[in-house]
Amino acid sequence: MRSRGRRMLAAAVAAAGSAAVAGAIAACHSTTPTLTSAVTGADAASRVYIAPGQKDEFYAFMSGGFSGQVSVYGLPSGRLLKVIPVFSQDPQEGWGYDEETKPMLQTSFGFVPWDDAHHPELSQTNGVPNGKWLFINGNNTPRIARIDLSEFQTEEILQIPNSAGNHSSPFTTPDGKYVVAGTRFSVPVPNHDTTIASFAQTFKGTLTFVHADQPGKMAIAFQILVPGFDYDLGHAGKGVSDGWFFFTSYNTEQAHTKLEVNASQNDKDYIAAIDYRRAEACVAAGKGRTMPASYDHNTIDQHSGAAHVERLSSVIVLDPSQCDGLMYFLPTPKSPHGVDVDPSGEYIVGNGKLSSVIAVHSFSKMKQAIAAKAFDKVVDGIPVIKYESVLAGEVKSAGLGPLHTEFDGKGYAYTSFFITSEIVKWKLGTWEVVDRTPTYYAIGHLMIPGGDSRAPWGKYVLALNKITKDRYLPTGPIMDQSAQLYDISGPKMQLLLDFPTIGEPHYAQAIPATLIHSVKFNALAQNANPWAVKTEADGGITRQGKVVHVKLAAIRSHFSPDNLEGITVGDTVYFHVTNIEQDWDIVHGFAVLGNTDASELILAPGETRTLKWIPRTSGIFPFYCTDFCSALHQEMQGYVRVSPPGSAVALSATINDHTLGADRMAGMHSNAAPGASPAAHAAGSPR
Ligand code: K7E
Ligand code: CUA
Repeated sequence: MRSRGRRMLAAAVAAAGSAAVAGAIAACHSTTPTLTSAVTGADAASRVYIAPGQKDEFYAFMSGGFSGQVSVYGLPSGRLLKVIPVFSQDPQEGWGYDEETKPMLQTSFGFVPWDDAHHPELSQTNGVPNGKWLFINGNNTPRIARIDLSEFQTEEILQIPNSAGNHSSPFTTPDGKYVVAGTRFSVPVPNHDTTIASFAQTFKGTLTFVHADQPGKMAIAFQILVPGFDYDLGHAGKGVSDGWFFFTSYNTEQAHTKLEVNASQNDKDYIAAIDYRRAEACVAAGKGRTMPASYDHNTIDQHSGAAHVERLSSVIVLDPSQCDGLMYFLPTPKSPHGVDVDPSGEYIVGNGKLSSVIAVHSFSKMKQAIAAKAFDKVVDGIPVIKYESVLAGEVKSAGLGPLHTEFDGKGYAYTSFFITSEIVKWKLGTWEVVDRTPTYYAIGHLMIPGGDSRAPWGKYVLALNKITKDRYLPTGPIMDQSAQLYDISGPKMQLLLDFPTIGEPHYAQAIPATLIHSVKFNALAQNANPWAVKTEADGGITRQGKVVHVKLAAIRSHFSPDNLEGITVGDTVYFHVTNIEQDWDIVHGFAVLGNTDASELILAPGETRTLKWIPRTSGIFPFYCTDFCSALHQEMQGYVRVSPPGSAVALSATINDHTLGADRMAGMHSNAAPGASPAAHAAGSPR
């Protein structure tokens, strides 16, 4: 499938900087006309090299796929800047282990500390990413998360009911009003026990519109009940098509077994076109019905840092047959995967993964076809527009297995081809292929900064590849996935850089670094965690029956208090640790011997986190700081004395060499009303 020459060339480019290699490429280049996209190693290196202390031009946010997280890379350097925990517990930050963040992973199924995250989506203003938030879908247990980009922290997760696989999500509308969620796997709605063979009769899909323009207030506006197909991807209209949303579907055959064959029968499947303003009008006119549903909305309080679960119980469902003009099907060859809308909003690109052409639909022709009722048939109350009546053009002989398309804002589209493992550049309007370049290997999504927006920044295309094989030093049978950066500023794509990724970054989005406004620390004065301490003297220990609360201050290079006595076997201990530093990137950690209930705590400056600890034997247990915070970090430690059950050892804590007895401790309590403790917040969590 790929020439040996290409492989050698790519390996050589990866080894950028060697004069011998550059010479070899130059020689190779002159004799191999298909290698016009090559740049010499030294040239490629200079274009991705960010000198020590200098910063990248773009932040790229990549989904972790089966890692459940988001990773942040600098472009063009490909340097990993951070991993943001989202759907999966993360021992590095204690995410989903500490009492404050555990509730974020609650769902109506219980505690689900993992997911499969595919599509990072930057919040937009007027169809252009604004750098405020990043949304990402959880595919396995349908959820949408919102990450705040001032703190690079997940702050909100909304579960999606009546969905059994949240793949076509969380694409945004240009005004930021909604993000969407479409079912990949149709199921009975409401879900109930029935025979799988009744798929065609009883299984349904839902397309969900979620209010997403206010932090902490994601809420389902309505769900559209659609035929039981697999809804794969989506994109909002923009410009001329503003107010519409497009979703691909496959398995219009409604197969329920051996889909690789049985769902590949139809010559064309559908892109669903939704007039969501029409949906709003129908809901306002009372044409939706309220259906019982059980799902969770989890939010982190900005000031306390503690998460809270709200269980919701209903959703508004709209049936297209009850709302004229809500929805149309555009026939699209064949099992389309991505659906991508060009910057003008006129062209809707269907990436039919089993098709030999890329079908591009025209929004203006779609409107005319609707007006002229140029329909083939009606499926479950949804008109199917004639293919010829909506088609703008077909990109022919481009490659095999088109998956996704992005745009450079200069009139060109870039499509990823999985089977032929390449990126193909073609011209909007004439549909002619103007360039192609191999990817190593088997590209899935591709990404241009702003490439699905109204105003792409262009400059680069990033290939997100599925198979890595021989690109790096071998690491056993499993290699991490790999990204490849191409310069697209000239007429030909030029491969600049390979770099490995974390998990499987299905999709990524990038934004100029100047649009991200990252905070340096949390103001301690604003810390409203009920167990926060503001000074070292606020630390202490208190008992409520079998529960012992310890309030600790962490500051270079000690804990206050540092010695604790009077705890007995049978107690449950909550260590509430506050990092009282007010300085950028001065982080402390907290871990205690024999802890089985959590990982550790990692504390940003000004932040409080709580670790639950159940001592199982009596003895002396050290605790210590896990983040090398100062020259005396190794001295940042303390001891807990655990006595046998019924012991008469008094509760005490040592602060600044003074051991404070029970009289001082009796006054110590949470700063909040009863029931507001993190432990109470976490009620219902599995531990
Ligand atoms: Cu193409 Cu989940 Cu967007 Cu993977 S998806 S590639
Ligand atoms: Cu604090 Cu190390």
